[in-house]
Amino acid sequence: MSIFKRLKIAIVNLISGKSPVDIEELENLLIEADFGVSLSSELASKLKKNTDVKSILTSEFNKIFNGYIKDIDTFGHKPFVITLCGVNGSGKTTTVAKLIYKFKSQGLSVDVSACDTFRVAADTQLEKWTEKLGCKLFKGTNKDPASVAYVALNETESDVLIIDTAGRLPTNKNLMDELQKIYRVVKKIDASAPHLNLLVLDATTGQNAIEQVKSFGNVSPMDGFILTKADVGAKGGFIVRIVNELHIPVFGIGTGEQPEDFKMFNINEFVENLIEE
Ligand SMILES: Nc1nc2c(ncn2[C@@H]2O[C@H](COP(=O)(O)OP(=O)(O)OP(=O)(O)O)[C@@H](O)[C@H]2O)c(=O)[nH]1
Ligand SMILES: [Mg+2]
Repeated sequence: MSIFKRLKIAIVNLISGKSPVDIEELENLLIEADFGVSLSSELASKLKKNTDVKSILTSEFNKIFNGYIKDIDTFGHKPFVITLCGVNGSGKTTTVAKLIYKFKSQGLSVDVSACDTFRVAADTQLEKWTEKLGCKLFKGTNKDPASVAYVALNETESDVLIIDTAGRLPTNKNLMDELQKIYRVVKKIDASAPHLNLLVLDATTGQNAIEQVKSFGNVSPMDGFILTKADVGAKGGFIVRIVNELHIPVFGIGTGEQPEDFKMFNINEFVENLIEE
């Protein structure tokens, strides 16, 4: 049985008073669901004193997320430059499609820079989305990714430029240096860019997410993160932990593989998901 399923059962039991709930067990389940040790013990001790679990969790999360749930806005910059980074397969390219869709539905024009230049499949994947959603793609198979970003930012006439990067592990120094170069080159053209540097995190990642935020943040400060695969992610407690410990905002969650499957993080829904039977 999944951690979340067990967590739900424990919480439902606590709410209904059906069976005595072991608070220590609840705390362990929260830890296993990636809420982190200190937050789990804090939440469990609050839950011990009060049986209205839903309102306790909602009010605790409201405190933690206060000011840290953000919508993506271009704040009047043109071009508004967004960089997406993250580990392999976290959902960056799919998120590009979601952001194009979002901006286009606000009447903004969007260009994309394909900075995953070493995999032919990466270009094909982005091409599919940019053609479908009607925007220009700057690409350069086998070229230095930073040079593709440079040309894209120099030439774009659109309201928004989204820079998709290749998946990489923070432990790979060469690939992290390559990412650093993309930021450096972008800054040469516009010192204020990227205006939004986002880490794309897979909901099934678990505790490692904290390390990812720190490591990618060392290359260029993270303005926030996007959680993908919230529709399949069994875990997700780490979102609370990231915001609580690292104080960076969540700029949206991916709920499927299509461009429209993107929305703002919602505390009530998150709590509902935790406690529903
Ligand atoms: N169910 C679901 N699947 C998703 C979501 N986001 C991405 N995916 C799927 O996850 C897989 C990887 O997504 P990509 O967007 O290619 O990930 P990436 O980070 O660009 O991958 P690399 O460029 O290889 O590092 C694809 O099969 C996507 O369709 C989501 O929110 N929900
Ligand atoms: Mg990709």
